[in-house]
Amino acid sequence: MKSRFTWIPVLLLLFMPLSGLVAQQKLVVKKTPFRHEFKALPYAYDALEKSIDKETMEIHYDRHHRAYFNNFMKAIEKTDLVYLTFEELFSRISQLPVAVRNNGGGHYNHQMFWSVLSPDGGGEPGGQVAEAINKSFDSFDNFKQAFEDAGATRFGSGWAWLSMNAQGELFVSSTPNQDNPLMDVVEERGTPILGLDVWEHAYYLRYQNKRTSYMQAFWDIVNWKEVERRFEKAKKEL
Ligand code: MN3
Repeated sequence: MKSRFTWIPVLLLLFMPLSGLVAQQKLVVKKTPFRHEFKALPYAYDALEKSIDKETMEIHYDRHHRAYFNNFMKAIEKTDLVYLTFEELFSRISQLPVAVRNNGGGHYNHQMFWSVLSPDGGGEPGGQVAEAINKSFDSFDNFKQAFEDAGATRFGSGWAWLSMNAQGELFVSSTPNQDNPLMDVVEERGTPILGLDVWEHAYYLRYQNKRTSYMQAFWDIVNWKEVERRFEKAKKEL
């Protein structure tokens, strides 16, 4: 004789996938996609002319950076990656598609690069950044040399960085392609507070093969106020 209890496993089987679906929907409803933006340049294309020419700025921002942004959005759309911040994405980048690494890195790196440049830039940093630089490099000149060396010895395309490590100390490094110090693939991880693009597209029109001349001219447009702001933010988030 058939017991009515034989229906219980059948009912369970029917309900389990349904309850899973409900849980998943709730998870999605709770989260808000991270808002990635292609921000306007904070100055005119010709504003940095003393160090970077107008045409380079136009091509670099409006074609190279825009392409990274568009391809990054394409790479994450329709995936759960849209919910992650840059920090969350980069901390597990070794497990993600290479298009996310290249284009997500490309977007983040250029956005940070534009922000640390200014027509009113140059000179020397002040406040806590100056102290931290002196602590790690003994002097501002030694830091500049270490940073230029990092950029000059990067074979092919990449970036030079000044970053804060987990102990709150500053260090200089360089990464290939569009990698950055937030990624779990780099040797020394940290939060970048200053970055310099040393891809040829960043300097070739004016400086041709003279990467060192471009790096030296970079110091005249560094927005130390923004670097200080990034330093303080990184320190708070340690
Ligand atoms: Mn670039």
